[in-house]
Amino acid sequence: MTARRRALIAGLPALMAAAALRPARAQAPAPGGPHTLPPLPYAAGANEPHIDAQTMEIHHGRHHQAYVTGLNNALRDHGQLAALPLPELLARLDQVPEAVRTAVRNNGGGHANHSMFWPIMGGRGGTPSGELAQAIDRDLGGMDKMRTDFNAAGVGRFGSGWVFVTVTRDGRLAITSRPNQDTPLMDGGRALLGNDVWEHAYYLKYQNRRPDYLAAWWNVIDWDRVAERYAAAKAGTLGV
Ligand code: MN3
Repeated sequence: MTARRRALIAGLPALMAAAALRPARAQAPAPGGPHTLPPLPYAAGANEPHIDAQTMEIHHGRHHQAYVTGLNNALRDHGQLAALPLPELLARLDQVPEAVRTAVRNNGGGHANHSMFWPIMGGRGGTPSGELAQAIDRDLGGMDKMRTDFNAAGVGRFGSGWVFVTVTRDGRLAITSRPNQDTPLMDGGRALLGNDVWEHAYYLKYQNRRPDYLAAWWNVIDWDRVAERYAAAKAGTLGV
């Protein structure tokens, strides 16, 4: 056994204890492994006409499932890491053995991002209210500017990746994007919401027209779910 691996194993009980001491999450639970595919919280056609049912079925049932399977496979021989809740695992990628670190990053990130993604859709768009609306006005210049800047970040992400609105524990918002399946969780942060700009998210309906997909996506946001995520972030209970 290498010194690095001994150090990793020695440090794990503290990580596990810290995870166990956290209060039960009010929503967006993040149980440890083995990781499982969360069901779509609505029918595959619920986001029509903006996102077609076939894209939803393939995206959820095949792409997301592949990340879950890949993550469990990567963690198969690393039982203590496999038991960590996903946010804790992704915030400590530097402690994951190098042999499986890239697989955990890509598949764990993919599992986290998509687990956030499905529940914030299935809505009717529109605008949020209350505290969340005030935070958008204060930190992102209002709804119109938020959408414009968010869509620009999504268009500007070369290749595959995600665009996010991040939220801090004190409720501050910011727009950012990440390549591949990277997530703000990897920096110990949290995503309030995010959109997937991999071609698999939109190609069947929009082909190469990523800007059209980004613009249409706001029509399916469920702002009640996003407001729940905002409250959970401020309470320190937001999982993925
Ligand atoms: Mn995807």
